Amino acid sequence: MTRIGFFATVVAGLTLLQSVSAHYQLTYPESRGFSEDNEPSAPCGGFNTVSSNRTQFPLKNGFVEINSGHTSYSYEIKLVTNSANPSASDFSSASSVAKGSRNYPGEACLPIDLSNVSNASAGTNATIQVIYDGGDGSLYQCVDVTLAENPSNFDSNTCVNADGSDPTGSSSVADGDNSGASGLTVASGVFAAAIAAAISIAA
Ligand SMILES: *[C@@H]1O[C@H](CO)[C@@H](O)[C@H](O)[C@H]1NC(C)=O
Ligand SMILES: *[C@@H]1O[C@H](CO)[C@@H](O)[C@H](O)[C@H]1NC(C)=O
Ligand SMILES: *[C@@H]1O[C@H](CO)[C@@H](O)[C@H](O)[C@H]1NC(C)=O
Ligand SMILES: *[C@@H]1O[C@H](CO)[C@@H](O)[C@H](O)[C@H]1NC(C)=O
Ligand SMILES: [Cu+2]
Repeated sequence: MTRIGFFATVVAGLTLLQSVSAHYQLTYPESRGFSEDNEPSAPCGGFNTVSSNRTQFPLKNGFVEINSGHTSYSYEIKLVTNSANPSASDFSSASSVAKGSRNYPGEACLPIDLSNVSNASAGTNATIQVIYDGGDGSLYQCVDVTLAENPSNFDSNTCVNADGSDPTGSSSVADGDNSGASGLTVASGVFAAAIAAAISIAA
């Protein structure tokens, strides 16, 4: 391998490491906002003002889609229904509507079924709080919604799991611990092998 090839490999590796440090992003529905540095700030990752335009969110078979930088994490999802612009204490006293954990990085569909949640009915304004822990502390994202029976503009096609598991097969609270080889683990292995090869050639 040439010296340039070696450095290209190192740069590719550093890019990969950086993506691993990226915590997680809520990719659907649109969150209040994302700032990696502020994501540890409760209740909404540094975004304390309610969105002026809310997403229509289904009472049944809802979900949020996230993109996880951590390979393994747990999560909890809370719903605040009793405030137009909820405060930190509204979030801390809100009830949990979904919980689970995953053992693969990348896209994950976290199901939320509000069918039996008190105060959740069509036309209710609410805020969904996603609390995620990938091992470096709790990380927060929020989505402001209006609950609806069956909103036509809610895009169910965005519900996918990077490990290929069927998102509709997982239930809301006892959500699956999925195991198996992850893409990132494989990529890290390839990267380690490439670095090892580059070093042995350069030496
Ligand atoms: C709200 O409106 C702004 C401005 O049109 C847009 O950029 C943003 O994506 C919208 N947010 C949601 C949650 O629809
Ligand atoms: C829900 O929120 C929207 C936009 O934030 C607002 O216009 C509407 O009046 C609210 N509805 C209720 C029932 O409070
Ligand atoms: C339901 O709404 C009432 C009235 O706003 C509020 O006092 C109560 O705390 C809410 N319950 C839940 C579980 O959010
Ligand atoms: C809601 O309650 C009904 C009746 O108790 C039950 O059959 C159903 O499974 C519950 N749905 C969820 C999502 O918990
Ligand atoms: Cu992190």
